[in-house]
Amino acid sequence: MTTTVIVPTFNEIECIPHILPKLRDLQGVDKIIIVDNNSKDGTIEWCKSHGYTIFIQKNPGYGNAIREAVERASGDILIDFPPDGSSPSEKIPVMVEKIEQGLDLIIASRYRDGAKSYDDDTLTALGNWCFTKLTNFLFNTTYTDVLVGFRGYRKSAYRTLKLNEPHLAWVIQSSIRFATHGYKVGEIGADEPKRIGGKRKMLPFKTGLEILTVILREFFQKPPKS
Ligand SMILES: Nc1nc2c(ncn2[C@@H]2O[C@H](COP(=O)(O)OP(=O)(O)OP(=O)(O)O)[C@@H](O)[C@H]2O)c(=O)[nH]1
Ligand SMILES: [Mg+2]
Repeated sequence: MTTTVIVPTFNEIECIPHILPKLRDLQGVDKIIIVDNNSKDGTIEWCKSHGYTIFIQKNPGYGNAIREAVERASGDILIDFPPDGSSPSEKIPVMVEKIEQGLDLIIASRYRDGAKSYDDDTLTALGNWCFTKLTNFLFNTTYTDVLVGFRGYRKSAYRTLKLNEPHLAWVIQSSIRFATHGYKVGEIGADEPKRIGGKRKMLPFKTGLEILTVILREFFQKPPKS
């Protein structure tokens, strides 16, 4: 099986020079695709001048970025990798192994096996906890972290889910649909270091409302036929 790492960027010039070279050095990563939301801070120029494959997404938003990148990804295994310094890339080989052993979705949980988030504030910690509990209650799952972007999945399984959330709520739709479609989901513990620089794009209240809407909609609507 081959692995493509998908890297969504939106004005991350302060982070990527520290992060992307480590990713390129990892064993078992066959391809890295960077998908960018029209960054104006030099992210695109830096990536091009350092030989990375980068394209500009057609429609804005995190979910749209991932969906468009999947269409270009050749790997059987896909890893979504936010490059803001909060995703420990050394976990990727273990995530790949878990999928090769049979999982369809592997989440790098910030709250499992002693892992810890150093990037959370009170609001994001509470939001993550509440949305994870609510998801487990409504969908009979046992997740510890439904919202982290750093995750891996089997492309063939992903394609049947028809994920369509345009923004950051893409992650909750992914966590729910992999489980409700009967796929094997799992987690490994992975610390979340603090963001290296740049600015958070996530607006907690807007994103929180979107996440809640998606959870309720997925619960009350029948899953689309695959
Ligand atoms: N291509 C693309 N990338 C995005 C978009 N929105 C966010 N990102 C990237 O996705 C990653 C995670 O987004 P953030 O907004 O930083 O969310 P977050 O990780 O919850 O926020 P922090 O806690 O501040 O790191 C970052 O690397 C962003 O640059 C988008 O619309 N398109
Ligand atoms: Mg982050």
